[in-house]
Amino acid sequence: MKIELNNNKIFYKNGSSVQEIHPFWLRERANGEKYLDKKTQQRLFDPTSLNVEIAIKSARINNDLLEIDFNDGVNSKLNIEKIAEEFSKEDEVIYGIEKVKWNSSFTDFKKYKYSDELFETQEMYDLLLSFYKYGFVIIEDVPTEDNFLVKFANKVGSVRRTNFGEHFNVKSIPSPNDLAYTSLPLAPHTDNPYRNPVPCIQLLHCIINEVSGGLSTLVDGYTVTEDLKKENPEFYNILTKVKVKFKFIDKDVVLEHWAELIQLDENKKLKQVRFSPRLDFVPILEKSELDLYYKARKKLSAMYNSDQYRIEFKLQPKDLLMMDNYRLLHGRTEFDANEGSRFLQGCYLDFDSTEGKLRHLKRKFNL
Ligand SMILES: O=C(O)CCC(=O)C(=O)O
Ligand SMILES: [Fe+2]
Repeated sequence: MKIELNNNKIFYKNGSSVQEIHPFWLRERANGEKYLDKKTQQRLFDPTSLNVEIAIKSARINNDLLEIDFNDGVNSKLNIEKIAEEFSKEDEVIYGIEKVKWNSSFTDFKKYKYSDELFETQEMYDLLLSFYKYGFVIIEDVPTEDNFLVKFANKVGSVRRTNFGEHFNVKSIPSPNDLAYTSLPLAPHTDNPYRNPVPCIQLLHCIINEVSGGLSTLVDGYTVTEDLKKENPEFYNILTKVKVKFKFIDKDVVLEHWAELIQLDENKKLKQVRFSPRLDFVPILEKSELDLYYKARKKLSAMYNSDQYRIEFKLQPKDLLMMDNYRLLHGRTEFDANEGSRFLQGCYLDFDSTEGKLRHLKRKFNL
């Protein structure tokens, strides 16, 4: 990447492509102390109040700085490398991390160890990278007293509170408002598809686990939906188009949200999976369309539930599982509550927490 000057116009050259940089784009980035607050990196002026016809009076390059005098009297010295960083139209820090697809053969994943210092270390950066690659991470030895889970979440970012509270207790109870609070098996599902927005990340912290069953299960929704796209594009397509209603009710609230089982982004890449077949209601479509939809959902469900994709492991007390609720499905096998206690605590985070922490650690360690 190179910056070139020609007749008070500024060009960037990248390989064989040469493009003029709009003068206003440069003027908006004026960084003298009158224009930019050094600490917050926030503008001290409102660029929408400037004349859009702004022009460059003169410009020169001094080593790694591009110095510009604009025709409104403003002088600015811009770091050329910083300009280059802005050429990407996507968030490269997060989208640059390549997702690794996995299936049931993925058993040798790395586990991380908790320490009070963890959150500000390069190990934490590595942990977050691993989370973005695989969609989950396990941290061992996380203290269990006084709902430590919430403190943990708030050290990563800010806990996402819901109507279940800041955190929820997953144990078998007499009159539950959700099947999670029984000893029944839970088939692979994503949490809370009836919320808008859906909580991005789920944390499950094992406090007590005395039963022989109750294994935790995970499925990579990314692997499954990519396989479905290859094997049965018609099924895949309808599941990316039909919006279904997800619903949760209890005595205080009625939560509803309409969305696709496989939601794509504007580039047709996977944005989010939702799967919770006890809570979804498809609208009345043409009979032939519903015919296809039901076959497609059945196939997707069979894939999510097949041994080919699922990993199973037992969470030990103090283990904390952090998983991407937009990518992974989770569940558990049945357990016998007469064998002893099984007690997990859960809470949610949103992606701004993990993204913010990851960028901060990248900056801190110059990575
Ligand atoms: O009991 C478990 O291991 C998982 C429960 C669950 O799915 C949840 O709390 O969201
Ligand atoms: Fe769940």
